Amino acid sequence: MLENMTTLKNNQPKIANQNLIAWVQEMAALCKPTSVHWCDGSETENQSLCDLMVQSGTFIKLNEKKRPGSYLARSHPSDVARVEDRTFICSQTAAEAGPTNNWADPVKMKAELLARFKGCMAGRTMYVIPFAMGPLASPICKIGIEITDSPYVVVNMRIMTRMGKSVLDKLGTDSEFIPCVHSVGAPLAPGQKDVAWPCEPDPKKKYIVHFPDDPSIWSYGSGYGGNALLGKKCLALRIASTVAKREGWMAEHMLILGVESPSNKKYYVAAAFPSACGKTNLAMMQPTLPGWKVTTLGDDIAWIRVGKDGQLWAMNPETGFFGVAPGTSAKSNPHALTSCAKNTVFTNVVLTPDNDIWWEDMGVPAPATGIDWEGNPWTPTSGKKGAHANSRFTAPASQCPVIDPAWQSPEGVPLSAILFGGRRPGTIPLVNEAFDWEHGVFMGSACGSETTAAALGTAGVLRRDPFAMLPFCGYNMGDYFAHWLSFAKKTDRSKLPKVFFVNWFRRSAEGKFLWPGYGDNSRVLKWICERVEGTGKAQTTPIGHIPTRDALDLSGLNISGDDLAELLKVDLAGWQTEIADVAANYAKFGDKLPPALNAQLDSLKQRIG
Ligand code: SAT
Ligand code: MN
Repeated sequence: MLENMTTLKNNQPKIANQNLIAWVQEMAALCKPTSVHWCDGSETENQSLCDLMVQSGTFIKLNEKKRPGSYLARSHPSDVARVEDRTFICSQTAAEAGPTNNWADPVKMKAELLARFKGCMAGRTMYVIPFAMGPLASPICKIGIEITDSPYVVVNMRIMTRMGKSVLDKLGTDSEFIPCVHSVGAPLAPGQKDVAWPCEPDPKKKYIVHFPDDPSIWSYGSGYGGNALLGKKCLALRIASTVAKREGWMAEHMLILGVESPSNKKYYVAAAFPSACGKTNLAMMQPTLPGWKVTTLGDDIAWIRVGKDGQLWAMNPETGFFGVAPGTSAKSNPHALTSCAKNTVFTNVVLTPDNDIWWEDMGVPAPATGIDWEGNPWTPTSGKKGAHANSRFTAPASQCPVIDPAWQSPEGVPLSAILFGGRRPGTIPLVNEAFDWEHGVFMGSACGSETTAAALGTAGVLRRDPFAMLPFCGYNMGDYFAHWLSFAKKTDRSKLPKVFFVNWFRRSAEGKFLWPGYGDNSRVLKWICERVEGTGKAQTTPIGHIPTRDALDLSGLNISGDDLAELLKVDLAGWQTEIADVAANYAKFGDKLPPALNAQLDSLKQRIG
């Protein structure tokens, strides 16, 4: 493999930023790579890295006619999702990281990391990736430099971020950057043959570490998704949340969409759901309601700040989608399928005999035979899934057929509504509007969801996931709640978006989903827009404003009166359990819990009786 690297060797461009040069030299001295490659983000560079990975076995080139410019990668079976128990926040004190994060002493952790990183890139190329989160002209754009020994990371970062020469130019002589160090943790001895997916298989030797005070990020041992594409969860959420707190804005685990009514009125909505709960599907939804249009601005992360007009403006710092593959179909998300029709990296899905890809619930027949995500022969009757539950596509946002014209606007878009949600089989109604901002913040803080395959661990158990930020908030979540509350003072309340809690996943006693979801969620979006306009009909209940039975546009939908009643029901017994569970979660935060949220919980208790 190294023989093929000659064209890439030590190609340092003219760099004006001395801090950057010094840091890269320091990292090269520590990690001891064979060569250093500065990424320019060009098409030529991308192609040579893809070719290199085809030769090394990391990539399989897919059928150029069916899936132009696309590749399949299969990870090591131990390296398939985020590793939350190996994710650390190394603030000065444990109190700053708070009860929901793994804290580690920054000095001790740095020493531990230096030992791990010493010589860790032996036999490999060290890639230097200049990247920006947010449009380069945005007032809150952040520049990172990721150093990695994984060409897979380079190719994915090129899809997910603005990457290469333009970023170096913006950095100039003395702009700041966030150093992000990544290694798969698999040095090669002289003559040692490489494997298709190098990583550190021992979970205890993986590290995803954040130093919010530097700020800097160090990631070791994993090549997968949020563990390795450091612009995403590490920078744009964990580190950005701490920067945002300081600078007075918010970094959130939210999709951003535009919704346009038949009378051409446009609204922008941001929505927070935990990983693998349908953010990508909602962001690209094809409304079943005639005349309504949804456009996509982002499917995972929103950076939100108070605009000059006092409204909250949201911007997507990414440029691609790292979407969950299984379940993505013409029914659930046709626009995601189009987005990944070309120039896409697929990870851990099935390879078909004609060199295309397939996954469970793709809505097309399974191939009679194929190769599963572990590289083994597979048939639909193998008795196991062919694609991993957390298999992914990395696709350019620009390929989304309903990408919003403003998706790269440096200012972002003004929000009319914020939604919170999760997977909840019971208790939580289809949609519920907060009484005011504080009640909305309470709703966000009380989010819970069944766990999914996006993180290693058991899927399907209810966990509290405030604001869908449990794995992503880089500081004490009690302070984070206070930060959210503070927006009522940062601007005129009437300019703040309305807040809603939604739940597409409520089930009947027999376990069947009560709501069809997907494109039919446009019916809920329509009611939300009507509430923004002040026209939507609602009943005031102890938990919030819920649509009256006739308020939702159900035209053309076959739903029984009983199911609708169940979807909009306030289940008092269920809410008592819910309140007790939220109270238990609140107790973790001790005196960091803002009194306003305790007050919200108390009044809810009283209203429920
Ligand atoms: O963190 S990942 O980017 O791997 C996916 C997710 O959990 O949302
Ligand atoms: Mn996510």
